[in-house]
Amino acid sequence: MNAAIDDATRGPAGDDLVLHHYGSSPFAEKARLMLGLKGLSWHSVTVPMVMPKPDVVALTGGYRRTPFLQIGADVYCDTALIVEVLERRRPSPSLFPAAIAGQARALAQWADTELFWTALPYAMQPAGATALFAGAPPEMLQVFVADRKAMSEGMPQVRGIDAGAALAQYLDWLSSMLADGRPWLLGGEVSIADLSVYHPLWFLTKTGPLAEVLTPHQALRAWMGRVGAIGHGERAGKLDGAGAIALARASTPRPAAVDAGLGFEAGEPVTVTPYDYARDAVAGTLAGLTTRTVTLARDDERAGRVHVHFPRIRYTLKKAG
Ligand SMILES: N[C@@H](CCC(=O)N[C@@H](CS)C(=O)NCC(=O)O)C(=O)O
Repeated sequence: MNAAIDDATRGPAGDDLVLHHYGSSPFAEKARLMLGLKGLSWHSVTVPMVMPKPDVVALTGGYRRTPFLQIGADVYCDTALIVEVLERRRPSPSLFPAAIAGQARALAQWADTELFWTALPYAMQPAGATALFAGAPPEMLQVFVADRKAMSEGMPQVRGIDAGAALAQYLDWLSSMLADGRPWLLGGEVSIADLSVYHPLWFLTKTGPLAEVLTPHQALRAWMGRVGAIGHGERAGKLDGAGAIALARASTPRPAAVDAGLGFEAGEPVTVTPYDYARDAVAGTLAGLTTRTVTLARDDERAGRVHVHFPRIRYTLKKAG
């Protein structure tokens, strides 16, 4: 067993789930809850909150956002894709119950974009930032702010006061969904919408006095208790970045295929870039393409051949050069 794998009992095998994340990341909390809902066991790699992230980049080719999921030499970026991978691995309980699947996807996308990018500037106002970084070395907050400023260059800069005004309305909207006493946002069944709406609100709970914005919303807070109680599944062990890279190197990526009629050929050099922020292009050769996902093959000096997978929504796919 590789020495870098610090799980004394069992390091991950090529088919095991390895989540790369950090504790305070809202999107990582969404992913941990997905694993929890499905009762899955997973290995944990803690990644840095800010750049540089050399071990992350060795696996992803430059995608720096958190979290991502590794299965051997396959790397799945974005929680919108991770949920599909987990759904395939353990279909039941589903995060997309048939009767509400479309609504659940649409509400989840709103929460992962608009709600998240409203909660964040609200939370990062001085009182919130002080609470979020309490106990951290004083320079950490400055490093974090500089990193996120560079990462979100080109995005609209929402002021705290405007974010607060929007957030108050969004919390009203969400509360009204629960007003008939239903346990979950879309009715009697939990769905991806619950997890996506939860993670920005979970982040707000860590903002000291600013968390009071949630106080009037009793039904929403009770719902948050139900979502939080889903838990994180079973953490089978911990790995460090070097151990995760060694696992990729020892594994073979799963076969992928390029569907006809989508404008691209297997094997051609391409880049994939998020639309909105952290717009670092990942370069590779096209290994897989469907209307829903895109897969790049990359040869990394440390990780060997890896397949890096992205959702097709909110990512630009371009022929290289
Ligand atoms: N659409 C992505 C968004 C992920 C995201 O924005 N994550 C934040 C952390 S919650 C991030 O990457 N921050 C920068 C970083 O961790 O380096 C997803 O669903 O996974």
